[in-house]
Amino acid sequence: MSDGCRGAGPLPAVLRSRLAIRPLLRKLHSVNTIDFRSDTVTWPTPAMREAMAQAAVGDDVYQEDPTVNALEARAAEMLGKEAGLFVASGTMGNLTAILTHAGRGDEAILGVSNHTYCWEAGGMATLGGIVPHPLPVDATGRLDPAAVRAAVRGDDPHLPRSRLLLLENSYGAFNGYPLPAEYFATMRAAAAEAGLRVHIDGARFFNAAVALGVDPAALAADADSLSFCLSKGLCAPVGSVLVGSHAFIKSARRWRKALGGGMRQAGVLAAAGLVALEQMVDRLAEDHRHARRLADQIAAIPGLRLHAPEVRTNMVMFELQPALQLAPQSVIQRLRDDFGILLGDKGTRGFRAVTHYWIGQKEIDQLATALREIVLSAPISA
Ligand code: TLP
Repeated sequence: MSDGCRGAGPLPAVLRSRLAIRPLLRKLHSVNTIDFRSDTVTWPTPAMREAMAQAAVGDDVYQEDPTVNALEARAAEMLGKEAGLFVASGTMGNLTAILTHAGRGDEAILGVSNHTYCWEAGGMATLGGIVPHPLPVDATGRLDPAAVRAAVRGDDPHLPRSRLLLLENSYGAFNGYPLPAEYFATMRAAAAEAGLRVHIDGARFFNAAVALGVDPAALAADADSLSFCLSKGLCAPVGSVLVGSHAFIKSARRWRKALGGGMRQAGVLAAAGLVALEQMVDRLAEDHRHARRLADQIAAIPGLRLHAPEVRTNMVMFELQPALQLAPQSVIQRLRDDFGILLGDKGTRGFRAVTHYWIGQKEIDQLATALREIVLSAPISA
């Protein structure tokens, strides 16, 4: 964060954990920018800061941190799995899972725009010797089960061994689309025929469950493992949790250590994660409402086009119409310099706006107004 929280000291009781006091908190913490780049920019809530200060801790490499143990158990319970493992980030959760499921010379089948393929520094190949096998996805992020079956390698010494199917929910590259349980059942069946393990990158898994109105455990039922982030819409400052069977997590714990992720008094972080799971899951619906409000306003601005009209979670992707003589970077720059709003780019002419706890209706309307002003003042080519 360029303009993040500056540690304003203990908060008065009246300021704790009430949605209505967010604008005041923004002021107290000298937060002047409105940051739509990602939900990763969220600061911890007052309740999280308090829980962190009070957290009971121990050495987590010895599995003696009671707060980490409580977080792992709670996460596993919510997702209907036997055990959990607290990791530093979504990337570490996915990589730990991939290294646990597959080995050198194995292959992971995945969507060509999956985060694990595009945005995780090629960790599975560079650190694990695991070959990614990307397949096309449809406009919601779904793989074709027939294509998955066809991609599975035969038993031939020329070929890598197909071992793993990597899925994602919500699907980040397409508006954070929430994929339903039926899709995962279909994928599970295709994977099972070929003896593939299934891992879900659930960085925003709770966004998907809330948008679909389903029990997270039911949505996760067809995965062998799943990693979800505490540090995105759930607002915790750091961390993800990987869940799976007891045997899987035992082995993953060793991989986490090898990756340098064995933390010590990590309970101070896990405490915020527990607050995230208890207080912030249902609230995600508010971010989804805000994203839809923003999408409706963007759709009404001549010169802008939504990537997909269906906005179901907390992301809105949109682009400049080709006739508009305006460079996306200049839009981003004007938003920042003239309006104090940060927005992410997406592709060559596109943008991504992500809603989160620190973005309210007022900030949504501010972005829409600023975009309208910038776009309407740009020349249009004949
Ligand atoms: N995504 C970030 C950036 O890396 C793009 C973002 O701002 O959206 N899976 C998915 C689907 C993700 O979107 C992300 C983060 C991760 C995994 C990785 O999580 P972290 O950043 O905690 O390593």
